[in-house]
Amino acid sequence: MRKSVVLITGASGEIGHGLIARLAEDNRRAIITLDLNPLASELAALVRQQIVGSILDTQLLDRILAEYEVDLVFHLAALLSTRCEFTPTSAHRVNVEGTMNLLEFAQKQGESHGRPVVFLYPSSIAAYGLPSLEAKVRAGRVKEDEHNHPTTMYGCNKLYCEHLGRYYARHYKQLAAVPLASKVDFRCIRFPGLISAVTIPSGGTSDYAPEMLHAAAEGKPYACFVRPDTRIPFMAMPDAVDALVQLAAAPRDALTQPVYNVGAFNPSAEEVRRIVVAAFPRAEITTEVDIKRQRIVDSWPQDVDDSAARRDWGFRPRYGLDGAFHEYLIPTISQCYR
Ligand code: AKB
Repeated sequence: MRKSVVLITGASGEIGHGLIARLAEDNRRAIITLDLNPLASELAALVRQQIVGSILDTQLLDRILAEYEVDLVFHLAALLSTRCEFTPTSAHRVNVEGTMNLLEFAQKQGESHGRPVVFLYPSSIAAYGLPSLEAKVRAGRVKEDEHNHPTTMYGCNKLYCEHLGRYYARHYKQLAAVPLASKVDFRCIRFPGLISAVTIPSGGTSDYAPEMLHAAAEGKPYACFVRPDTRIPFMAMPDAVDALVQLAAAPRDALTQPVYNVGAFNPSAEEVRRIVVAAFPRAEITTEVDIKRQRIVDSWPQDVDDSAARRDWGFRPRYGLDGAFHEYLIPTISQCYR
């Protein structure tokens, strides 16, 4: 008999960190992880098996298929937006081909054990592309199907994989004699920029907010690479983890769309700076605009309409701007850099 488990790819990244701890608390299913990098020892202790390897290694995925019965996949592995602009072909390989491998893996799992595999896919506000600052202001809170013209490789990868997920869930091999769709129960969240107190992002373009905070807590100077008036949505990491777990548990019938926006707060870079400086008065935060990265952030919406997530699966973030900083980020981060 194969062992029943949940699979997390990219598990040693920022979201994986919180997700492993959260799923282990629930203690409902054993966890296996797949990542190029080994897990931190405190996380490794919480999982049944950590597999150090690549989502591009289809033989490895076949071995996992032979050994484990997977009902739930959190496919977190990805290269982020800034990194993807330097290596678009690697970005495509990891973000698109890697996702395709995992969708195929989930399809085969579903075919072999006969139940749909719930497939959680974190997409991003990078799936949007606003052509100008005026258009960004005019657009306000964007809905899932608006302004889907991403300007980054990462955004294109995410948007396309949202469609691939929808294809696997609803139309997979639609000309086959025997129906094969519905084996993958694809559920996607478009996340805003995420801010964690315990990990620092790398390779993203929304990184200026978490970098500002972590540098200040560590007593290091920081030059913010976007203008003070730059505004995009953000969310505290515990709310992102909760959202994934909540959407995974939602009844299938309640879900009216494959892709959901989620939002929490949308401060300008200057508002983030002020909160950080008030908490760490010795912080040295300056501005050195990187015009090219600025252009990317300017193409992302200033806010998202997440009413579908609130209606269909009860999404409600715990932390607004004040709560995120004063109840979670600042108290936790102060412990980390003591
Ligand atoms: C990035 O900056 O690439 C990510 C994202 C917004 O998806 N944090």
